[in-house]
Amino acid sequence: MKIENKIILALDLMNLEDSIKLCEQISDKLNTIKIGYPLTLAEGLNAVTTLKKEFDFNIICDFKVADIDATNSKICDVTFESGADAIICHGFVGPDSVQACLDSANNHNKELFLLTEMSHPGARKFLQANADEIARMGREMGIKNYVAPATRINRLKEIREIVGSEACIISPGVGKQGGNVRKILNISNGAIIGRSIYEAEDPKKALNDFIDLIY
Ligand code: NUP
Repeated sequence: MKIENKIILALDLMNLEDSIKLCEQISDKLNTIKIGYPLTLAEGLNAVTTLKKEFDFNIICDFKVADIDATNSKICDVTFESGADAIICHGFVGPDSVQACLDSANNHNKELFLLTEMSHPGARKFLQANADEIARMGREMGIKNYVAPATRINRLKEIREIVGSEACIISPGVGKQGGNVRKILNISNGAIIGRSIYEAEDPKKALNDFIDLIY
């Protein structure tokens, strides 16, 4: 997946109309957006289908898939069939659950991102202790794409070492959560940015300011 300007917009607005308006403002600078539960639960998977059709972005569905294998397959299948180009799954559920997501992605000729350590403070409590193992599992399974935190640069480096230089890592936690876009892009292939753009008075300017920091 080629991420234009190395920025992925986290489109966590609560309705499709506002989402389309925002996408119209930024579509000349970005080609990749991430859609999660906020917009999809508010508007349905139709939000994915509509945005794909209107803008032809790369769409990453952030559904943090974390169920048994049979259910994961269904979640991934319906997501890819709606027009998503990629889906994010959790790793803590283990290899059978993750394999089901990978199989679905491969069957649809789409991409899977494996979430390792999360970016928020609470991730230290349970997830951090197992994040390296999750990354190692992903590598052993042949997974090429990962999500790792922009908020902990040392952890990001450690995860990069495990998954290897060829892997694609995208990182949430820039801006509102405190991560520095410039620093993380020495390690990550893309920065996921939400509120710092869509809550800004002028989202286009906010995005351009991030791009100026990168280049
Ligand atoms: O570890 C993670 N942290 C995180 O913030 C994994 C995620 N998928 N996210 C998502 O990234 C979060 O749900 C939101 O959609 C986005 C970050 O948004 P913001 O903090 O820039 O507003």
